[in-house]
Amino acid sequence: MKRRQFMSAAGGAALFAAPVVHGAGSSAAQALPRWDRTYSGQGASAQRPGEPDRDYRPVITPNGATLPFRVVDGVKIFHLVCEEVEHEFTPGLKAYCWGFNGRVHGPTLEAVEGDHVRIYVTNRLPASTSIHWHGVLLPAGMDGVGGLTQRSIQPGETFVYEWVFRQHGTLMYHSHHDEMTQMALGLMGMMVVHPREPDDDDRVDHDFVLLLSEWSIRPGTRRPDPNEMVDFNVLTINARAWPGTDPLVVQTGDRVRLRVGNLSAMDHHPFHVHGHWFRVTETDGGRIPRAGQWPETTVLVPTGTTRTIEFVADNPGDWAMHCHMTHHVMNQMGHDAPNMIGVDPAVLDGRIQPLVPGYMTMGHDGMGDHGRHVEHGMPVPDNSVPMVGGEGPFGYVTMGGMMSILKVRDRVDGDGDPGWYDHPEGTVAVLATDAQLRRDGIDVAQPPVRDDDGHDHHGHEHHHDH
Ligand SMILES: [Cu+2]
Repeated sequence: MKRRQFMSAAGGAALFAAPVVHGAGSSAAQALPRWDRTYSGQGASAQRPGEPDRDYRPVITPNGATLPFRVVDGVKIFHLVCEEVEHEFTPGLKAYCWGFNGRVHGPTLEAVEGDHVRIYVTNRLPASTSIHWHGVLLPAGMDGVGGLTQRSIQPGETFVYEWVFRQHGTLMYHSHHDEMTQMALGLMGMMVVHPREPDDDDRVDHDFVLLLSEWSIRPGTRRPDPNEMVDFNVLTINARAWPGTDPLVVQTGDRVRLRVGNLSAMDHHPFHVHGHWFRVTETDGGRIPRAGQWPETTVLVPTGTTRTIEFVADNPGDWAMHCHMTHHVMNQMGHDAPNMIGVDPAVLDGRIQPLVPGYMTMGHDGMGDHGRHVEHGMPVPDNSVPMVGGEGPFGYVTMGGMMSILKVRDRVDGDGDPGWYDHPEGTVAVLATDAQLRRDGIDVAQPPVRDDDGHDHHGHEHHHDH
């Protein structure tokens, strides 16, 4: 092993072995185990700048963008501009947020292991800021923690950050100055570093980037509330809430990678994909060795982490993919509504309508119809969206928020939304016919396993051993 590689390896492992390094000096560094999987040997020596389509297949950020770069003397130059942006979360809901380069969230920063990068950050916000590169192994002074590793970037100033990527993986960037305010307003983005020499087994056909975040936007207001701690009412993927999220369109048999990051203020998101099993292949701490990649249908993405999942899209259809926290697949309005489940609306309407003309009790059957009521003219505050929902191929889809759709098709033509799935005959759940019920011995009045008296409703005695 060359000396330079030794030094680089020691740098990569120092996080885990700091006491050894401090106690025994440089000779101990040579004994450090090289088990940091993100590190593959180039160390801090720059390589030829990686080029899209030659060195990597570019990622796709649905509803987002990738930050362009130029190369100057072998260095990749990026420029991020922090600024206020009027952002649309879903049709009908806009707010003044803080983002980068006219976008919320910022564009995805994409590079290759061994790339020498130089990132200019211009602050066009009314407040000072500082940008942290989450998960990047870099010199401490480039870490972007306001006051700790640099002075904050004042309004109007441009700072420059610079390092060589000695890792690959799925990383993030975000404000690290007055985080509570600045991240609540959206100042964050994703960062993908491709391996310099990818393993053929790890190649995919589609490489998607999804950043989960949460917002508090009171109906009728136009500014996310950074002081919220509990009641986040706009839950987003790439800063869009369903039905505002673009579908992910892939072809049957394609290998798909989803790089899911979470920079929510206060919540972790169990991210669920329907119709498929996937393997968890990466965290923001690096690639998981193949033997350790476990199968899942839901992956918990704690805040401040990334989780990368991979699967073969072998099941055609329209598949929901969403956070499994039920309040995170809702939109604004009604998290603080009174519990009306089971209330007889006729009685209540009759008593209240003389006092409030046009009053209509909501929520006695749950919230499934709320969105449709709004779309059909029920008044709501200006700049607000129904609590749930959007129109689907079979009626109203009673979800919102942190939800998107994976569209798997046998043939994909072009880049656009292919529309709703055309199900093969006989593969859609339908109303049961009387003939089916009779054939299979189903008596809807007498369901099985419904006893609390030791008898089922077919009159047979249960045999309990006591
Ligand atoms: Cu969630």
